[in-house]
Amino acid sequence: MQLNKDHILTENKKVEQHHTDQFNFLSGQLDKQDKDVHTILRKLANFQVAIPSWALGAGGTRFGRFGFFGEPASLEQKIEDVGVLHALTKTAGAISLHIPWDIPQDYNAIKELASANDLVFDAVNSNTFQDQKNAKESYRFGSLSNLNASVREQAVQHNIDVIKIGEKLGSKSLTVWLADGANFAGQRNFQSALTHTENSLKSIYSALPEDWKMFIEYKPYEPNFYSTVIQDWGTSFMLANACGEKAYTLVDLGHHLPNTNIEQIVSTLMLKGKLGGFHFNDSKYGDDDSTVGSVKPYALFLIFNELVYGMENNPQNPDLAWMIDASHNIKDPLEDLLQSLEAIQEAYAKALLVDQEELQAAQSRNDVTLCQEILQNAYRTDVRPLLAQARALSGGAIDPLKSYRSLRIREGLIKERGMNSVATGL
Ligand code: PSV
Ligand code: MN
Repeated sequence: MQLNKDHILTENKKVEQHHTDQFNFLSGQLDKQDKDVHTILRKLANFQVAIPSWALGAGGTRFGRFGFFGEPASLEQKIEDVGVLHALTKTAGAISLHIPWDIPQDYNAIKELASANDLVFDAVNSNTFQDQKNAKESYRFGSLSNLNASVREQAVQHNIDVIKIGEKLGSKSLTVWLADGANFAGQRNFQSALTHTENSLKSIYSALPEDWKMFIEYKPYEPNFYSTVIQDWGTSFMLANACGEKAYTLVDLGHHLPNTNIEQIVSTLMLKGKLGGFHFNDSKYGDDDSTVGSVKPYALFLIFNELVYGMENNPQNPDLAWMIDASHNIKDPLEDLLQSLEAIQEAYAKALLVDQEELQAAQSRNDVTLCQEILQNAYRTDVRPLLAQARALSGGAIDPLKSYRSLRIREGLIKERGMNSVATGL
């Protein structure tokens, strides 16, 4: 299904007057505060977030999976779903594929379909957390960290194959999320697991094309519940440094123990030029995969404040690869992703409103109260009219979720794909 631009414009007409009133009021207020509304609108329009191919169907837990209707049953349909998100929001201009779940059959056709939907291919993701049919070796006791050299070689080769697939699609980065670890104390020697992992990552790194990056994701627990080999940002940072300048740490918001100061991690990594990618989601407890901004929106804003600071002050850090990494147990995945995209843009816009000079001046006077006020003033601004304006100027929907419902997109997908289509993947 490809969205007709005229349908979006017709939807916009219905809310145009209300939106214009809201936008004019807000931009008038911001003008008085000397904020450059045009620059903010341009930055919002340029901010593109990749959608992972695995977020378009219903997720599940190890207790079960409740499918959603009209799920994309092929890579082509996944691309079309991201196309719908992008047409509405003009913010989801990339798709991130997981191999082997999404191996293209016809590369040219897939590339043409992506470009017809105005999409590019973001990082490709390897999978050594599941055994593949007919594979010689099993990852039961780890992949890149495995004690058995032949398992490690298979896992390294898989990552190299993923790079080759990504090259054919125009991707420029590989994300390695390693599930390796131990379920029981004493099961594994920490040092040997880390050493093998480092060496395996170096082998993958040596196959990386010149203009590619490798992102090393960390996670403190799950699927292993005693230890994870790459458990935290420090371990990832160390491994990225050991690999070389094209290797970076990837921060996934859900991969921290409760109350971890993620904004500080972001800041440190950007200062060192080693933050490569970012996965958005939200959680109450751990890697819950909840809608971005639905539980801790202020924490998200504080993180964005550091990201904005880093983007403006740390030229040593490359442009970041942004991606939503969530799955949905009961909601319509596309609606959930629309909500997440809105929350990301909202946090970004609010962070852009922070007066960095004023903050620095308040910090230098140790005026703690004012420092807090500066952040909270920005946070309390209702920036949604800015988001809507940025979208409308790019041909997107003023209100993406409302348009999604009123254009009856899910109903259309069900008609096309049937009630029981199941997304490929987990
Ligand atoms: C598992 O936690 C995970 O969500 C990681 O964050 C990866 O990015 C993703 O799966 C896909 O491998
Ligand atoms: Mn992730």
